[in-house]
Amino acid sequence: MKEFYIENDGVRLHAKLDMPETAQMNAGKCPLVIVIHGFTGHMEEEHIVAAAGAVNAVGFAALRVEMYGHGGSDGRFEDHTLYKWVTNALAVIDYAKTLDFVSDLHLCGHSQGGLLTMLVGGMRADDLKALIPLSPAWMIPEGAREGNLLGKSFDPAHVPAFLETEDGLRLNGNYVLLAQTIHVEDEIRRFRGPVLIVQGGKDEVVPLEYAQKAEKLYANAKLVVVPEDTHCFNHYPEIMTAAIKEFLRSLK
Ligand code: FER
Repeated sequence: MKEFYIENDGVRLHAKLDMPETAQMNAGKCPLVIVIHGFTGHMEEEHIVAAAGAVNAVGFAALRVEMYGHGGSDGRFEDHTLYKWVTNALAVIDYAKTLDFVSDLHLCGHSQGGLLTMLVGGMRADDLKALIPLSPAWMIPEGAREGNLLGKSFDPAHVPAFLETEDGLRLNGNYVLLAQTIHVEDEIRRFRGPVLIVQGGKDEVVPLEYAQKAEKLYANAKLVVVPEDTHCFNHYPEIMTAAIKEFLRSLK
């Protein structure tokens, strides 16, 4: 494992690169999957480590990176926005493209990181061969436009300076204003390659309908529903990881 920072306009993004034990080397190269956590998440969460482990198990390299305001990366949580995360992810892709060993590049993210995967997948369709959105939080932009996020109601035409929850989460109103401008369908349509979506049938955070809608809208997507699992795959992580392994093997 190699631990380091990737620079993005002076912001340091904390990263860990895990190479597979037996790399699927082809003329000295192997595929790489970038793996990104969700809102309030980080790269050591069990489901993120499990997803990266599945990537390594099929001979691909896994690059876990923490986005602005999360984990060991720069920035305060309350100042993060989806635009900052998109800019971060674009910088991570630029970095990954400089690595000599990388053949194909793939992007995987959980929840807000899954939403990010769908957005950046559309923008960087030429650089990314496949996408793996896990429990993608597509409802965030819609919640921002409707005035309902983090279980809080607000006037979407007059967004407050901060959203604050009972459990002490504090988020800048700019997060909401920027999320209101995001239209996920546009980026879904721009990505024509293979997509694997995995979500628990009992996800308590993201309604399953969004994953079903995404599967239909993508040109080439497969949705694996883990019927008895929740948002972070706490109960049947092996079903989520088996789906990732089967999907990545099928890309060869
Ligand atoms: C919300 C529900 C879920 C929200 C964010 C999330 C900002 C993100 C969840 C995750 O990434 O796990 O209302 O508002």
